[in-house]
Amino acid sequence: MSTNTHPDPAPGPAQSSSPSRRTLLKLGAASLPVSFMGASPPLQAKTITSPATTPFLEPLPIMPVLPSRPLSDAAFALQPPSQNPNRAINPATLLPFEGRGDSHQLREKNPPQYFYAQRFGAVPPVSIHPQLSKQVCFWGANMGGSDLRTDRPMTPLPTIVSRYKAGTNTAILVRRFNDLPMGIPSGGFGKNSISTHTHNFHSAPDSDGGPCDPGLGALAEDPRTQGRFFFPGQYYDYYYNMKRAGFTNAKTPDGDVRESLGTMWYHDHREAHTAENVYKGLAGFHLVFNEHDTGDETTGFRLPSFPRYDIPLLITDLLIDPMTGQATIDLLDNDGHLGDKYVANGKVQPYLSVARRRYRLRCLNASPSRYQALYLVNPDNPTQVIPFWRISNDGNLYESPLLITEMKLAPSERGDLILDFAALCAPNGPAAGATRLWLENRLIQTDPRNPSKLLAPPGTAANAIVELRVGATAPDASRDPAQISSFAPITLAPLAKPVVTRYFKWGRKNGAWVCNGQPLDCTKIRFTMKRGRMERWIHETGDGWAHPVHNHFVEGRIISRNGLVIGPGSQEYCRKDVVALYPSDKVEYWVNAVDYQGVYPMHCHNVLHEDYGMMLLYRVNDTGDTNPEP
Ligand SMILES: [Cu+2]
Repeated sequence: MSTNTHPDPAPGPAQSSSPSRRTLLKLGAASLPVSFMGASPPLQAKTITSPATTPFLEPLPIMPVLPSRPLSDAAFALQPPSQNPNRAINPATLLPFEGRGDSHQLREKNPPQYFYAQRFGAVPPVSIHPQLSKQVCFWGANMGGSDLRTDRPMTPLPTIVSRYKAGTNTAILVRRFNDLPMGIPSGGFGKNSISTHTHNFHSAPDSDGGPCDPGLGALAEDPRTQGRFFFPGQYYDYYYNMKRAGFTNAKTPDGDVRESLGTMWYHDHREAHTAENVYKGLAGFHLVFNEHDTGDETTGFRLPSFPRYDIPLLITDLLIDPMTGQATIDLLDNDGHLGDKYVANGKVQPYLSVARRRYRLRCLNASPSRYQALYLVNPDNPTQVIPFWRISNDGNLYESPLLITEMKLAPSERGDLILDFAALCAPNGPAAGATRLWLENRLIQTDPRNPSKLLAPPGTAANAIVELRVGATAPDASRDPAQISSFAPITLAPLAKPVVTRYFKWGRKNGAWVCNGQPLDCTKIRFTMKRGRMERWIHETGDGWAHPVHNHFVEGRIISRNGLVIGPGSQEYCRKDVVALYPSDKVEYWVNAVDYQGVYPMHCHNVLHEDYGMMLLYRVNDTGDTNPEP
């Protein structure tokens, strides 16, 4: 393995021994040679190559949907969920039962109706490809059962499905137990105190799964005082009210339908250790349906039915150490991490058998540092240019479907596609004659700091993420995206004029990644948004690196990119929770926060950059400030 296994200088109770890069960063040691830190030098991950594998040997796994449970279930019976955190001391661990430090904000308006549990633990040795060793380094979560031997942790994590329903309380609560192993983590990477972020759900800070909170003694990694992480032996109740943003407006108690979210994902967000924990497997989908995007192709917008024809696709890239056969990551390389094996839903380059009809494919770039330019390619005739429909960007539907030939996804970005295999492969279709199609990332990237501007030729097997094998015709009640002229009432709201302008320069200083010259400080709130007041944020970065900037809690709108107005027809003309900055980009983004108050992070989603300081905390309240360069 290529990671530093030097024990934590001052391990707290219930800590794993993975190095605390928070400490290294504080000491300014991130840029020191490894030998100065008493560890054996890591392998040069950039110079190793994973063992060769034959693509498309196994089917694409589909993650199971997490079941809800009655409150009489063993997960809840002895410690019923409560609005205030359960900080009573568990005599078995001498720690508070619950890791949460904050009361669930506004829970009294919509008490939780559906209860879910999941237990995080080590994934039993698992095959990701028949020609590779079984992987022993992964962590995951189970389906909520109390016995990990019969209900085993898996990665990707089970899919969570919840619903908005106007006039009805559909609030949910997810109790997450930490049953992760103690001691030196498998493979030498992974931090076993965790925080689970539901990527851009409209959550209060108590359930956002943020990396740290200045009000909670975040600098002490002590489970007796820490209120954002949960440690082995603890649980954490995450509450999601299933109301769209705007629900505190008396006129819209269900929120604003235009704020409907769809394709979300949840992943670990442990401060200074997010990269290793997500690489270790702590990521999965959280899908939200509503009265219009129903999950049933006979109702509402009539998008392909979930789960049979609506496929979540979690795409990442792994590097396999040929000496050990295990996934490896060099955590001391703060440029980022590039794998050379595409992994879709936990398998290296699988295939998916599809019928000749429409499918919804929810693509998520869950890679640490790799950017994507996704194409649909007929490997048996790669000169064919194959258009396909894109209906969403991040968690948000477009105003209407867009016909595209390339979808760019930076780390953490999402895009839902509608692929009509009957039309594509018809005798007069753009992929006429195709019996298989590849979803291919053609973007060339050899530097973990940023992708090149070059595309690989279509039909390169190593760049295929999944092979779609087109079979027989099947009934299809879904609607042709060409016939969908609008996703109204889910539309873009008129933009209020921004009152505050702030500048964010994402760059590098003294070996750390910084915003406006400063790395993350968990004791410092860098600016305050006033609820209900539109802000203009100018994101900039230098040449030589790219940063997908993600702010928690609220989506904004990209107004312009390098001076060019983003308008109808652009794949970025949408609400967004990630602003992908490519080298030397300057992007104007407008954003407005409503409902909850408290502290949230904004950070780069190249997770190595994030772990090495490229994050800041901001507050939302009713006062706000106008600090132009926080
Ligand atoms: Cu970055």
